[in-house]
Amino acid sequence: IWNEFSKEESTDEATIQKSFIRHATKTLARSSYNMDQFAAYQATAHSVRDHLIDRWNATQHCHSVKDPKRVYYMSLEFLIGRTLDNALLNLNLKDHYKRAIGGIGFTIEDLVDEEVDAALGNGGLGRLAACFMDSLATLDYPAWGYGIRYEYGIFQQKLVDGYQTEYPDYWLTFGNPWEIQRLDVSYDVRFRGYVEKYVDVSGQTRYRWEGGEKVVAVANDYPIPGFQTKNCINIRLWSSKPKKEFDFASFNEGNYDKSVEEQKAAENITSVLYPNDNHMVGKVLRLKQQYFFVSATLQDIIRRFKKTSRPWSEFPQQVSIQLNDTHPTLSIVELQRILIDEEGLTWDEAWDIVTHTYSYTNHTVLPEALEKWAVPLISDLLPRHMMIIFELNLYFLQRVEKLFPGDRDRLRRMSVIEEGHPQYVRMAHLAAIGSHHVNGVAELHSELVKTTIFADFVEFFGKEKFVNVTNGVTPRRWLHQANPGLSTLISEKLGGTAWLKDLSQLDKIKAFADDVGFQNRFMDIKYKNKIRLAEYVKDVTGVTLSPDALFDVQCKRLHEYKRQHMNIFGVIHRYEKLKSMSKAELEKVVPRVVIFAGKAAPGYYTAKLIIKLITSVANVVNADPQTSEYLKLIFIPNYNVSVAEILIPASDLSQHISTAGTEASGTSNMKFVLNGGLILGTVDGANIEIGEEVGKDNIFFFGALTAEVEDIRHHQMYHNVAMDAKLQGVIKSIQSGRYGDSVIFEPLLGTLRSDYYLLSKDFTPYLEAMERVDAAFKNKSAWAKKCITAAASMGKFSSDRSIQDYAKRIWKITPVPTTEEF
Ligand code: 26M
Repeated sequence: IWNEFSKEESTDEATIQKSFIRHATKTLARSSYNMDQFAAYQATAHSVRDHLIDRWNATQHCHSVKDPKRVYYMSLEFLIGRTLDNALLNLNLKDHYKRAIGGIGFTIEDLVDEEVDAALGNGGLGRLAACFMDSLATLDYPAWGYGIRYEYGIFQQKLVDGYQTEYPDYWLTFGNPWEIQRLDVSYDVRFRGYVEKYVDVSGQTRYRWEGGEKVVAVANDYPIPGFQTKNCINIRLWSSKPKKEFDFASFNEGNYDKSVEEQKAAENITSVLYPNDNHMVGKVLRLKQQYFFVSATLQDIIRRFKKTSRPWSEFPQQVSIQLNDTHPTLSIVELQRILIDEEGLTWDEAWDIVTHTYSYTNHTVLPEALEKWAVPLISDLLPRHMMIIFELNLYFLQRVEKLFPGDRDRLRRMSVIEEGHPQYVRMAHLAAIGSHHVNGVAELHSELVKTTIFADFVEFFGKEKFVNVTNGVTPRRWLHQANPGLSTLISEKLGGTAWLKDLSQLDKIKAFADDVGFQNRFMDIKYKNKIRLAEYVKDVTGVTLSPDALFDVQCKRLHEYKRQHMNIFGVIHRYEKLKSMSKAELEKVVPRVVIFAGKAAPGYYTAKLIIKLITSVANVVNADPQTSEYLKLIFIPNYNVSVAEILIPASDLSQHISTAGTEASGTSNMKFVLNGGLILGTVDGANIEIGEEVGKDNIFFFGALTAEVEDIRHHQMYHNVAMDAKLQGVIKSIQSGRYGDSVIFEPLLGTLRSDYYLLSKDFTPYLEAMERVDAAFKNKSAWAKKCITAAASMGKFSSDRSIQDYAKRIWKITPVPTTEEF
């Protein structure tokens, strides 16, 4: 009976309609008389979910029978976005559903738009995790993602009087059809308590962690379907629940507050995502989130490992754990604790297992982003873990001392503990010591990792431990789904969709770069994407854009190192220049639409001021009839994955202009070029490798190189520099009051006096690069050729390639396809 009735449903129109109506009536308790568009989305989602679950079950069954080595991707963030369209495309069901849903009187595009984003991440790091899950599923790797089911995702950004204001992102209001709550998969997680020393039966001195507060972690599974494969993997997101539902003793004593308090404290742990990107905050609740996540995940991994009764020594042959930045680093300490305190292994046996299990990805070398936690905070929350950290640091420093006798300064630099009052735990040191590999996310960044934060560690461990895995993006979401027009054109030229699983095939599109007919079709697709974006912009801002203008986009988290202020200063410079031009001069100008989007961390004052400057300048520029044909300026509010899917395919030019050496990789740069846009960028992060692939004529580079930046900073030469003359002009323009009371911008302008991000140095080269862009855009055919050549050169930047790199060089895992019998 199971075999007969558990088969995946067929996908003909009538079956899909039946399934839709079954879910509408039985799952949602709706009738044909009260089906609105949102209910139709829900019914469709539930119907698609059935397909996901069938494949998920088959994949799990297959993996438990074959019991291969698995990889666990531990990340505090998964920035997934919407699921419906992505699932339909990956399962190859889009056309079937389009027809079936059309037959019921809805259009699939409308329903897709009803879905709210799953925004459980800040930016690049979280979105990378989501792309990696898509690739792991597509390439049939036995993989799990582990994370936290935040009830509030990254805040919603609205503009009030041009200022960013934050609103809670409660994304679960109307339920979530994509998650499967697993009340049967739950674990206790403990905090605080005390450590007891005792002597065991064999006379060994041992420790155990006693007492403390308990909460429960409950699993919520998020199926991730691969593209054109039966394989469907899982992201397991933990939510926290109180251990005891309700304290009746204190309730009966009339102490209602106390009994509810504990319950609330437990639920608080997974309540909200911290909205910081590339900046460390030392909040206890964040540390609680990290340990809660680490503890539940390890219990789950160990339970799975123990099912097959292998000895502990085989753990690293069965389990590979990747740490997405240092955020889950306590996992290293927790595994060591479990092995020595609970499983009775010796310290050395345990440490050998730990260090053959973990690997760690570094995503930044910015000092303010490196995680460090005050020792008293950890001691209080996790007393046994703090002991273990001190102990492993002691053994580590003894090994360092042996190799470099008497080098006190080296010991101080390399210690896991930063001395001071209070002492701090340096999480990056802990992660590096407990891992077999440490990787950066682009060539330059991986070199910087070796020469800056881990220079001493390279000397100690050898350089083989420190590797590069250049980031990538999934071409399924970021081309096939976001840009169906271009995807169809490429499939037509390459004779099928195989390129979507092997992006190196894109290379063959280069053959059409000179073909005028192809150029026209390519640019026509871009034009339609620009119309789609213009409609969206009209909708959310009221401003009308001409799709004939050059669309120039910078969308990313607001941060001084990313230099959105250099961009807006450039816009002011352009505007002033336009104002001074004669009619004849104006006629030669390339019309430009400059678009910004991105969120600032709520506590990041300067970043928020940059948003205010952008919106203030936009108000003036967009209302100026003298320049309106030549310049428009837009700040799109609430940038998220769904906005990116509209924005990226519509860009002619995108800006990736971080001070050289500061942006670890960037991943939107890859998405823009893949979608037929060009980059204006610094010689930084993955821009460099993109430049190598597309060729120097198809990317606009400018600005100081990393070595020069390092030199200037090393010699403190960024203080009180003579300001670039053109930049001075811009500052004067702001101070004239043209964009509103300039007093509010003084703190932002003040940052230039100590020009740590080298705006002054890079400003003139930046403007010159812009002139090269304008000149190039005038030649339509030459521009099209650049875009086609660049897009066709992006094979390297598929996250499939990144994942294969990790699988072969770091995780040592091989694909396990879910075959038909499962
Ligand atoms: C830390 C402590 C407390 C709260 C939050 C954080 C935190 C959260 C996210 C710190 C950093 C976070 O993300 C950093 C990030 O997104 N880095 C980006 O990673 C991308 C993927 O590798 C790179 O492409 C970007 O260059 C890099 O900035």
